[in-house]
Amino acid sequence: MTIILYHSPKSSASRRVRLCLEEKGLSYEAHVIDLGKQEQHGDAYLKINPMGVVPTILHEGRPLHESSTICEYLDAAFPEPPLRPADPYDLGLMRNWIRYVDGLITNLIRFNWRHGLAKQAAKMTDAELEEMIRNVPSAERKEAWRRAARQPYTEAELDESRGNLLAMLDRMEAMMTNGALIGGSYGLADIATAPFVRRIEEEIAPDALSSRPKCAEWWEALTARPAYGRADFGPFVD
Ligand SMILES: N[C@@H](CCC(=O)N[C@@H](CS)C(=O)NCC(=O)O)C(=O)O
Repeated sequence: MTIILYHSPKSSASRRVRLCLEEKGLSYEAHVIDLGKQEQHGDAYLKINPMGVVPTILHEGRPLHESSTICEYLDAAFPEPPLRPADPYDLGLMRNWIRYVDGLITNLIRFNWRHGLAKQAAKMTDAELEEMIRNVPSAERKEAWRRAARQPYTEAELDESRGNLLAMLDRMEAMMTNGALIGGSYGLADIATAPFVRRIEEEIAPDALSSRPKCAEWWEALTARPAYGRADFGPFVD
């Protein structure tokens, strides 16, 4: 049965799921959720994604949210080609890595929202902003919207986030085995990390890969994959 993907073209979590779908060779029907119009906070969408974020998939009529969960689900439901390590210990390492990467999302938000959502939110009246925040399920996201609308992140905060993302690259450089992050073969850990590295090399720290040769080689190989081209990691900044 058809897989339906609700996503946003530039969203890192959506890019992760698109890359996974493409690696699996799965066809899917894509529907764009317009984050600028707060479609992710609409009543209909909240029914399939209680966190009010993209992406979400519908498969066999059943909704699933959280990009890491979606990718594991796809790998379990469609086993070929396998994207998770067969070794249970490596599987644990993969999950811990993805959890760590997911925890870095706030650092990307500080950079990403400046380009579109913050400008949009800044135009809202206080009443409109309050109304919109009322529908945002997570306290952390409410705060991110408030900051985006009224109190742009400072250079010091951006530097702090850049540092956290560079620390991720340092960890990658140390753990890389056979050109892959976990267990020596390409899989969901690499897929989860790719959208972050795309934003780092595009804008956040464009020179970062040149001093991290294993990461640079990994990125070159990853971006040469046909699935990467199909997943559309086009420029974030217009
Ligand atoms: N942990 C979630 C994060 C999803 C997420 O943060 N999505 C962002 C785009 S990358 C979003 O929908 N932002 C809009 C908002 O927070 O209102 C996942 O991996 O699916």
